[in-house]
Amino acid sequence: MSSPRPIPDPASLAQFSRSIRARSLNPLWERDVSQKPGTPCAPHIWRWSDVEPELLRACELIGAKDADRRVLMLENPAMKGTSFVAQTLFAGLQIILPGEVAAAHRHTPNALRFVMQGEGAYTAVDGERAAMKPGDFVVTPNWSWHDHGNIGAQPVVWMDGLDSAFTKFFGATFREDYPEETQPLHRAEGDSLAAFGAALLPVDYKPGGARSPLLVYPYERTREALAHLQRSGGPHPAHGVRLRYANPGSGGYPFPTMAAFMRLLPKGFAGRASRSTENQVFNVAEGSGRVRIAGMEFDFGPHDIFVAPSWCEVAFTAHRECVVFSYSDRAAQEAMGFFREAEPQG
Ligand code: 1HN
Repeated sequence: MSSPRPIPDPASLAQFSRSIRARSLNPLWERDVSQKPGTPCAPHIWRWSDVEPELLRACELIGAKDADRRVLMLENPAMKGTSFVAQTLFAGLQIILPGEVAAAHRHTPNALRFVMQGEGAYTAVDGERAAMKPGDFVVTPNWSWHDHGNIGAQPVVWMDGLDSAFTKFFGATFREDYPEETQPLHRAEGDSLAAFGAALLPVDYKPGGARSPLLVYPYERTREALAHLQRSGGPHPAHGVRLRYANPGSGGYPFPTMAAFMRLLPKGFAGRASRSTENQVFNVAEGSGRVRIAGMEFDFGPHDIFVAPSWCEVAFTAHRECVVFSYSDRAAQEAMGFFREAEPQG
């Protein structure tokens, strides 16, 4: 046993405190070191009825040439000035009018698109073009050239999800414009789906990268898979019938950072609460219901978007059969060993 330490005199402590602070040193023992989950992000819903008129107004005021991308960012109201929807994620709503082109560029953040409304738009990623239809999940891996266009007759809206909070955090955000407005295409439309979208792989394909080689995950197939699984297995008590979008080369997530999911909640579903360390953004493809996030109740309908921050309890109720897309930072959390989930009882 060490002998009791004499109580230091206040003048010595004050002198010590000034001395260390002048050297950019701070005492850990004076800091709140209760290590707890959670973030400054608040649960929030963006309702389509509020958002759609603003997107259409943006089309009147902002031409395709005035904006690199005509995107309204979904900024978390508790994180003003950050541009982020959650501590780790970006979310935006992009609208592209018939005849418009969003010029080719590339950047270090990974991007996903979830198509919400309209037909006739395409995205081109690394030399392959893909038509975008409502409900499709589209992958734009880090540093791949991408441009979009609308060759149809209707405005097209999709949600952009990016992991730009990660590149910002690491100081690793880079971006480059392609010298032309659009990139040359060197693969036929549908190539990546044919090569990677049927539980078959090109023989010489070497899985290894954390990026999905599949460009589009068509809604038709997702919807069909959900309907089958609903008939055969029934819903999970908290998550309903839930599928994860996979990198067909590895079975892992489509990005090293972001995971994406689609769930079906049968009509009348009253889900148990669950919580996880995921920061999650939800986008309602079909149906209506109610979600409780950290005690806040939000009624939702088609195209509404809501955010559930890390370690908040989330519980769903479905008034009609619902199909809900979500993406999260779970891929990164699992890779780093931080991911946890729990289903609180009662
Ligand atoms: C971006 O490049 C796109 O390519 C959309 O469509 C949203 C948000 C932040 C940074 C880059 C796109 C974006 C973005």
